[in-house]
Amino acid sequence: MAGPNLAETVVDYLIAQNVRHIFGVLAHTLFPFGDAIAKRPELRFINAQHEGGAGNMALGYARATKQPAVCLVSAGGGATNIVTAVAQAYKEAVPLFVISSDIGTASFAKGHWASWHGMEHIRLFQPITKQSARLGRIEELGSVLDSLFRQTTRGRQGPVFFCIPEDLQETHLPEPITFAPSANPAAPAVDARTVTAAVDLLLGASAPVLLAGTGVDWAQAQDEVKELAELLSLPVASSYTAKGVFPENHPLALGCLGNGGRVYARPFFQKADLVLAVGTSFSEGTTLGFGHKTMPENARIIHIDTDPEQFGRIYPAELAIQADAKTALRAIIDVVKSKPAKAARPDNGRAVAQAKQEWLKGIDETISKQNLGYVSVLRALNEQLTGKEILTTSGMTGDTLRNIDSGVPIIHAGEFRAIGTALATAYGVKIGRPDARVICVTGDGSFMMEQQELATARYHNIPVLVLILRNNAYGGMKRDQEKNYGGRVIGTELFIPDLAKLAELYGAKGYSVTKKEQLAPVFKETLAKDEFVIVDVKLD
Ligand SMILES: Cc1ncc(C[n+]2csc(CCOP(=O)(O)OP(=O)(O)O)c2C)c(N)n1
Ligand SMILES: [Mg+2]
Repeated sequence: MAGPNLAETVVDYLIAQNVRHIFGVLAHTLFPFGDAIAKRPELRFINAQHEGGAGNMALGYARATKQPAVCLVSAGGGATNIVTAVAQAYKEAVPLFVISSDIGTASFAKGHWASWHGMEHIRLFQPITKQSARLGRIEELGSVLDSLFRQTTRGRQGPVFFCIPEDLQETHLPEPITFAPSANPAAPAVDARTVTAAVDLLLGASAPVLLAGTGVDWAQAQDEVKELAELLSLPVASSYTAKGVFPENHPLALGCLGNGGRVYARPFFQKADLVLAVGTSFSEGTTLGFGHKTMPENARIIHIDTDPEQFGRIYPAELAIQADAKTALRAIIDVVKSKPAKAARPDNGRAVAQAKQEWLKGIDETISKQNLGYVSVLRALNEQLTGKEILTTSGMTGDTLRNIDSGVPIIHAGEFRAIGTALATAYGVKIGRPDARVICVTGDGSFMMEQQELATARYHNIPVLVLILRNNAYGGMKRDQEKNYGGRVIGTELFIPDLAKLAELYGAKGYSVTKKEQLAPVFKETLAKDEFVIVDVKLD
């Protein structure tokens, strides 16, 4: 038959939606998809060594490009291997479109588990996706595909799962499908009275502060946050997940609030009488347990979010604005600017600078006592950064990045906190943003969970800088075992091979760092060139 088959139709559809990369692992049950992709030179298939790696690449790619990322996995083990990444996408509201094969339709009647690879895919993915669907008949494709793909970015973003039986993939459609262009609706304007109310609250407050979450990044509202902060001299903190969304070398920047934050952020929040919270969910980490350790007890809150489910979930909002961060902030800025007498604000920049200096003094003292501790390594890296590099990280290593002044958002597992993710995430970021120097900062335990993905960087030529903080352990966990369990340690000590040698085997440049004096020259050298590099730092 001359017309396209189902897999070709899906691939054409994805290309029409601007998809240029698909992350996955191939299998016989996906061959029609593989072949459809092979025929389209504008599409690049990035095969990972493990579906978890494909999922993490997709997460990084979506965060870096602000587009839904597409994954292709096979029925059974292929699908179960991507579950962690999909769960993370659901929790962290990242748009992923996951296509999986399923057993052939002729086997449906024998039950989900009867055939090779057979399992209940939909029941597994339902709780961790916005929608999960299996294609029953080819005639349903036209109504299902577009609606599923758009689910990823409608309302609260997130993953969807589309399961396609292997025999249907190469079935030819009775006639080609034309998908009606169903553009995402434009962000609605914010009601003028709501904007006025927000401005009145902001100008009437004596000590307002701004808390920026990942919603600012997704809406690309960084300029608006900066403009409003500067207009009103607002100290700005970010959530842990959004670290760097407000450039951390800005005079009004407090870094992250709460977990992974700097000690001086909290006092600014504690004495605030108004919090302008933009695109944040007031997570356990940011609030240090949902109480009033970081969030001030009696302050009013203006909460801007696209997702109305977020309003009042953790703290009651004086004013809730359901809107895209960029649209809402722009409207607020315009009204603030039109006020003849903008409230005269004390220059908070000076107070922030002073608090930061105090904090840095303490860090200097710590560094003077260390050879290679987290702080001295990350401070040395910080000194070489231009503010444009994009960092990825995972697990508790993310908390130690408080010593980095990031100029752009750091990309990591957020409040899902999965380890074994930073390396593949870095690849996704690099593929989405080839202009950026991408640096993966990972613990050795986290790295060992995904080290097979070094092959992916080599095969697909993805030049990233991998900085591994080695302590031959799940260090934070080992420390806490020793402290709380009479010095008994179990399951937290690791064998880690020579990573500079491992780097060479994968065609990367390998560096071993054992002395503080090596840090600056090694970082200078490895940041200068866009190469695939592994730096193995042996911590004290
Ligand atoms: C997928 C996953 N498994 C287990 C954990 C629990 N966990 C949190 S931190 C950690 C160890 C991290 O070790 P490493 O990356 O070496 O960092 P270090 O603490 O040594 O700095 C583990 C196992 C997790 N967060 N994610
Ligand atoms: Mg470790």
